[in-house]
Amino acid sequence: MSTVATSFGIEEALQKLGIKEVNPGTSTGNKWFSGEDTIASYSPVDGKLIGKVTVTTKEDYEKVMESATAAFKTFRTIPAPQRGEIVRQFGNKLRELKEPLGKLVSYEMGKSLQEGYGEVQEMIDICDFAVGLSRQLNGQTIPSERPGHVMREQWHSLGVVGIISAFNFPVAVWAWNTALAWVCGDVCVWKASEKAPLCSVACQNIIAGVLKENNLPEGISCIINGDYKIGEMMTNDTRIPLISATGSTRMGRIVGAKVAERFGKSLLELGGNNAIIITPTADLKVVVPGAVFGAVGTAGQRCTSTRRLIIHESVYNKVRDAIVGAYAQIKIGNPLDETKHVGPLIDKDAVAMYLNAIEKAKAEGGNVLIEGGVVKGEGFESGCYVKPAIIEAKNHYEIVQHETFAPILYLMKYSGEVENAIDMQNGVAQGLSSAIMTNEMKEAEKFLSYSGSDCGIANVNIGTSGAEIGGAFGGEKETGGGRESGSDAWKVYMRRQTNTVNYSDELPLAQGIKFDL
Ligand code: UN1
Repeated sequence: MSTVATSFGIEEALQKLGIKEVNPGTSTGNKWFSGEDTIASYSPVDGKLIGKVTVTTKEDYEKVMESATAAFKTFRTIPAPQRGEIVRQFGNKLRELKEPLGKLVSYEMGKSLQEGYGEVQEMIDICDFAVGLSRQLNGQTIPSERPGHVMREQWHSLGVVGIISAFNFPVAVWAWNTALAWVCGDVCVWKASEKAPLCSVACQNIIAGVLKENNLPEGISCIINGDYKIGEMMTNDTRIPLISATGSTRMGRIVGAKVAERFGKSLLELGGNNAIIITPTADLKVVVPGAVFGAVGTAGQRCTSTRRLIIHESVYNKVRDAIVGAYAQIKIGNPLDETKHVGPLIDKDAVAMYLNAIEKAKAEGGNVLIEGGVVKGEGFESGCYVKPAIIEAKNHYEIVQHETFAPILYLMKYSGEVENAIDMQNGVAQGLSSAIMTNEMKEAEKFLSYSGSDCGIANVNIGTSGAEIGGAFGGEKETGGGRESGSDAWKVYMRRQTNTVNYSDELPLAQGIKFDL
């Protein structure tokens, strides 16, 4: 164990979460399967090996799928509020384990400890949400056009839900999916990111205990581990009616096409290119923390991270100086140290992409206001720490149109009316999150109207990241169109059925059709 791990209590956290040096990466609940190949999980915090996870073999994948399909048949017969009770117990276990799990998230993924805890809090919150939902999976009755007939719409459990998650929210995104899927009567197979596999082992240990205490069968919660080939087994598998995938647009394009080819459903939550519009009446007290947290929080590795500031020319210099000034206060360092704001990027590949993006922005004519670069020296040996950069750029630059998962913020000007800023905000291929800072009611309403932001999330006087679980989360265009978490996102985890019942003694046909025999 490294000094960092020892001094920040990681060792103890790993022990509480049941993480060993080598962990089986395949599980159907309380049964675990080991393959020969392993994925080594190195911490971007200090570059040290945290532990290994075995890769799922084809044979073990089959065992998982057999177990999951069998479990579904039992699980769907359990009344939804009782399934909610399982989720309630899971949420309580997460409350008990918030500290160690938050620490593991921070150490394995590199986000600040506060954000690690915040991520576990999102899991707890979605459990609470799902428990309430377990008594509200309501259908509806619909008036029939025929006498003596009634129409209904009801929601049935769907089956095995395949979850593919990204490294940046290594536990919360799984929980958004599973908590809802379980109350809906589905069972889940989760392929975690190979960049944060230990988080999947920890979560599986937690839920496995709850399932055992409730005498539930194997297969309700399964994990598999490995690279994209393991994901492909799921996307091609007709036994999985729904694939929920979070990650890059590149990945989503492949997954979406494969799943559609076999008429499966997919829920895609892909890249964002999120902007904040800063209008003349914007309050700097709100703008600065909103923009800075949005851009540098999670080291710019949220799909909701703020990538672009679209600032009215009349306030441009003032806003620019305030943001640049705030960047001078940012402390980069070990994310487990609560005085630090920005931790490392996930790995050296991410560092290379960050450096490359800065070079591209410069080559396209960008004016660097805060020079980025790799942080070197004591405490930064992992080579994954980078400085948040600010570049004045134009919206049409190829690199600005592209999502770079790193703390690079592009500043650009708009002139005239808010519509011009909205056009710029919408002028990218992605459509996840967006925000406007204004005290003008008309500007705010225009931004939220049908001709306003084209994103799945549109905020007024808050930043682009940090959405609450109660709303549907996801976005349009290349973000993939999926919605998960709150509102009525649960419907994607169920199948809709329309029923018409005739309680008359006649058989009138719909549309007034006569068919006399
Ligand atoms: C993600 O980056 O994939 O809104 C999810 C947010 C978080 C979730 C981000 N609640 O920033």
